[in-house]
Amino acid sequence: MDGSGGLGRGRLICLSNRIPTGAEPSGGLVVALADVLERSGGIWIGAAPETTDQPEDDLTEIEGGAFRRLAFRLTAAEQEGYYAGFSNSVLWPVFHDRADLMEFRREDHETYRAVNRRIARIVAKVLRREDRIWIHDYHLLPLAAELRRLGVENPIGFFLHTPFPTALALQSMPQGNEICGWLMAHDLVGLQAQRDCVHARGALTRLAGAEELEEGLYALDGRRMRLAAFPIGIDTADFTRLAGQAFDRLPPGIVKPPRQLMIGVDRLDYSKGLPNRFRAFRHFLDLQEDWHRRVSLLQIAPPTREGVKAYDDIREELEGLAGKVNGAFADITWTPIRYIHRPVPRETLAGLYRASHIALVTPLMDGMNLVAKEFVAAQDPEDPGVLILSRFAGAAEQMPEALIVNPHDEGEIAAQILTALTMPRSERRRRHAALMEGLGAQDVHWWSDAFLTALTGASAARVGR
Ligand code: GDG
Repeated sequence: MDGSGGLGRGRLICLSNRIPTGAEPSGGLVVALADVLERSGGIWIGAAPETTDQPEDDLTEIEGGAFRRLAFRLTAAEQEGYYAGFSNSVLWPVFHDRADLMEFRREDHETYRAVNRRIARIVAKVLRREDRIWIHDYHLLPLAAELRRLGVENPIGFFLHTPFPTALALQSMPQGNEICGWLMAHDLVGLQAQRDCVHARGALTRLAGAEELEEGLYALDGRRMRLAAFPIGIDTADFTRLAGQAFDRLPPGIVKPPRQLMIGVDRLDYSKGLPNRFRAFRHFLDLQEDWHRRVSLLQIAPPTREGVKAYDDIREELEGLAGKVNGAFADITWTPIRYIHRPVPRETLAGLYRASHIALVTPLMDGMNLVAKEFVAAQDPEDPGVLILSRFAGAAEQMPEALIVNPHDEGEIAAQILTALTMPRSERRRRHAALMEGLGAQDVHWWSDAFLTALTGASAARVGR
């Protein structure tokens, strides 16, 4: 890798549902792409946080920051149908193997298509011939197909942050196979993990009848598309530095030795496996009376997608469970579960990871899971904590030195909590060093470089350059 991100002559045009605003904590993705965007004079285009009364096809410049940011605005009805509706009540549950939570409404599907058509029109207006386009995530799946319809022949890449469903799961949503056609409009499709590539192969060949010309190169209706795994990373070096500083600034008394701290950090989402995590901890406490008062779970679960029913339900379920566990076990000096339903500043989070002896990362399904990576990067290499990681997180493919668990098996999680609590320091150091090697080599800069280099290669092959 030459570190140039396969920098061609053109600008990089990044598209995501939400435009990154200065107010948000600096995420790894934005940091990784900021560099290429800045050097190529590129632009990030996304939806403004506030809605508008009348549909408008203008882009508003967002001032400040190292690279250009242009926002389009959606009406409240568009936001409801495209974002809360089709994106988060159909695509998200289906892609996370929860078709039972799908709420399909034909109008939402139409709004989703129409919004993507509108974004395509808006984007086409600012495009130059040499630009490369990088589209992010499931909100914008049909965007490339709409751009192609407008005659755009620029290189277009797509990265899916969620898992890719099996052909079978895809068929649980009406018109599920149209997604294959949308994928084919790109030069390059990046997925998180090998398992996702296997699922995509099944869907593309069996549902859509695409031909696989060589591994990961698909052909359908005169178009060719390359598909591969690009597991997203974090800004490892930066996170390690942040955790070291933040740990020193934590308020005193967060961890009182010999009490051990387990941490969980997840958007409050049904895919993150929070109820099974709480039940597994209760199971552990049932079995291990010796550990009462010596271990507690700090769960940070900021709200997301409020107003979508499945999210209101999971919140209620979790609050009930936390209350029950604490009711059954707490005493005047010990609360087994501290549950925080608010966002915590990034620095504090980094410090808390470092103060924790165990991270419980137990999603039922997850594209990658960056919390697993952040926890490892935050540890003191001399005395590191232990990561308990679900086999259904994309991260499990890259992190075999974690304690890998089946999140549905509460007995197994309980047993691994005990293993982690009693793991000798030499073994913790060995596992941590191996995990850090991977996190150093495949950080978020590696990821964006690898994707953009592959995009340049894939589009050059298409136009025969
Ligand atoms: C999607 C995919 C994929 C969480 N709570 C707070 C907070 N966070 C930060 C974490 C981490 C990020 O949010 C969450 O990232 P994850 O990867 O764990 O999960 P999703 O949000 O579901 O992300 C996922 C990811 O996209 C990237 O491709 O890995 O599979 O679902 O960085 O630290 N940050 C702050 N306060 C909080 O309370 N500041």
